[in-house]
Amino acid sequence: MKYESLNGLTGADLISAFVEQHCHPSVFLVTGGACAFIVDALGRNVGTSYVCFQHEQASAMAADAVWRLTGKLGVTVSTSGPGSTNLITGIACSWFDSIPSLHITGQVNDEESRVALGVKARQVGFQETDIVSMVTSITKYAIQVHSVDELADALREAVTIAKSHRMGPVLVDVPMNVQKQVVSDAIWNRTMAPFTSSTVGAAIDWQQIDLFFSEAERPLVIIGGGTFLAGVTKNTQKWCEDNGFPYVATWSSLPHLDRSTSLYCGSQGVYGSRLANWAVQSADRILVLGSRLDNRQRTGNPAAYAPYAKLLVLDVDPEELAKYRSNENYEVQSVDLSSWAIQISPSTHLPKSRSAWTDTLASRRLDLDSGTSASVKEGELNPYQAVAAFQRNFPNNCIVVADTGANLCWVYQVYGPDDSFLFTAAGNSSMGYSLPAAIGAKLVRPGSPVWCFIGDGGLQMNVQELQTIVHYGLDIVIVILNNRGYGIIKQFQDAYFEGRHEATGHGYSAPDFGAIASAYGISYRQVTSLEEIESLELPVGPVMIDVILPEGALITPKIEMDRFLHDQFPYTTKISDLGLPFAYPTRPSELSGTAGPTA
Ligand SMILES: Cc1ncc(C[n+]2csc(CCOP(=O)(O)OP(=O)(O)O)c2C)c(N)n1
Ligand SMILES: [Mg+2]
Repeated sequence: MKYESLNGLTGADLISAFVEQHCHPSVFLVTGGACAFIVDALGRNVGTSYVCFQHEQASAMAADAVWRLTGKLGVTVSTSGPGSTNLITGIACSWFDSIPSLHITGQVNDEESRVALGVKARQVGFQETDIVSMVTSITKYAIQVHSVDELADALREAVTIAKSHRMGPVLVDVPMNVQKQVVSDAIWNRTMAPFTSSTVGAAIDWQQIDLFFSEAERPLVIIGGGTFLAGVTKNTQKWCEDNGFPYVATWSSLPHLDRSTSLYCGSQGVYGSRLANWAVQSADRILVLGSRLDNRQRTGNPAAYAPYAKLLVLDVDPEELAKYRSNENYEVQSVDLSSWAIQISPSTHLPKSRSAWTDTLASRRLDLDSGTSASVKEGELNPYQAVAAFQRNFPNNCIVVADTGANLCWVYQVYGPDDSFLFTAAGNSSMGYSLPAAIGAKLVRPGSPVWCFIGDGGLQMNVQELQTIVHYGLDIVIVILNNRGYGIIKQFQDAYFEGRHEATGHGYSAPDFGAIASAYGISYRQVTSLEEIESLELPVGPVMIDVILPEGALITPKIEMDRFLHDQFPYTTKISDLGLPFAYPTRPSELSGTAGPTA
């Protein structure tokens, strides 16, 4: 915004002008008394706009989606007290996936606050809540400011920290008196002056990588979501291709890779592909690029993950690498992967018997990766086939958001080659994320088709946002993978609690989604067969597609408790027939750690 004069501009105006310049200018919010000045400033500034959500959790989840699609910071504004605490689950989604986002919370006037008065009363001002200490463990920076002078520094600091090194959310808590305080020209100019809003970390040590692979017989690269955050997924893939390294994905990198090449083995993990997991368990050297290797990757027993391989893990966060401190199989490098862009194809020693290894993987691809099929009865709709049918009909440049639970697994497990952009809240995996994230996506990418996949349970966690969709006329396609239960937990209960469906079947129910859609004024289609999906014609505008699935539809393949990564349910192949190059015991719990290669 061009201000004719800086005279009389306030802290609230400063926030709005700063957001316009350094963040995505569309701010997501639910208003309230303690943030009303900021909302008013956003409304008066022609360079910013705001979108009203029905719940602050949803606004934070939508803001999380903004960076994933635009590379600009998503911003929320909320009121103090319940408004700010409602943000927490959404902020946590950004925190665990290292997504930068800026959250501005209104706070009670300093003179009526426990902080300013220096007392330990629970609350002095109405709706006063110490949001800063509540979010300290899920933000990179959280601060309460007490003057526009402090606000100026806090905004610049917050944005720089959010976008530097391992990125993440930040929060600035602004008391009402600061929102109203008039800003001097000097402070205004200092806030708005150009600055380097992110910094780059240490460069990659290629020598270590070279040495690491020099003796490899069966090298493998794991391309993690950190490569996407660093903007180098394509570069790392090209490097693998140029050097002939087979590679596997994680769910955070999968959508950003070209998945049609012969060196790509699929995604690893508990719900990963059999080929990728076989490759991990058979490799002797694994280079890990920007993956946390959490328990969805390595299973609940990290010692059973590639126990005979050496691993070299590259990550921007030294704290992530500290996890491997006592494991002699792991070497680490704390580096900024964005430097991969600078040195794209260094002369890495090619591993000795690379071609024999890639030939083996190619032959394994056929018998291990013959697709997924849930155990459904004749005539029932198979969720994998349903998702694949939708996927075949995705329009070009489609944005797809997946939720959590079995529906998330079904979407990611059949995610084949196409040009759509898929994401989910991978680390926090909060039920209901995909609906507001789809809204955020549609708002910042209005020209792209947006599809939201969600379970019947997940939709009920953020169902109120259907009104946001209607209000702003967002033509989002909402696909409910409706098994009328908490499917993923039921499968867990079948394995460990003799099928007692406590709080997943008993005590849980789903509403008539057709009636819900009609109450909100959203078009509704119910489908019960593959043919209906294939012949579906979508109306213009938002639409809800209710896919009626068998209640017992399973996630397959999947690793169960005390099983190796190469031993996924359903147990279709005997371990002895898998041709693994290492002698694995039957169960991870028997692992002594000293067994060597079989041949
Ligand atoms: C906010 C939140 N609460 C609880 C959970 C635990 N949880 C994970 S999946 C799931 C069931 C999801 O049910 P639904 O959305 O219907 O998905 P389905 O597994 O049936 O596909 C639950 C309760 C969670 N991930 N997030
Ligand atoms: Mg369900």
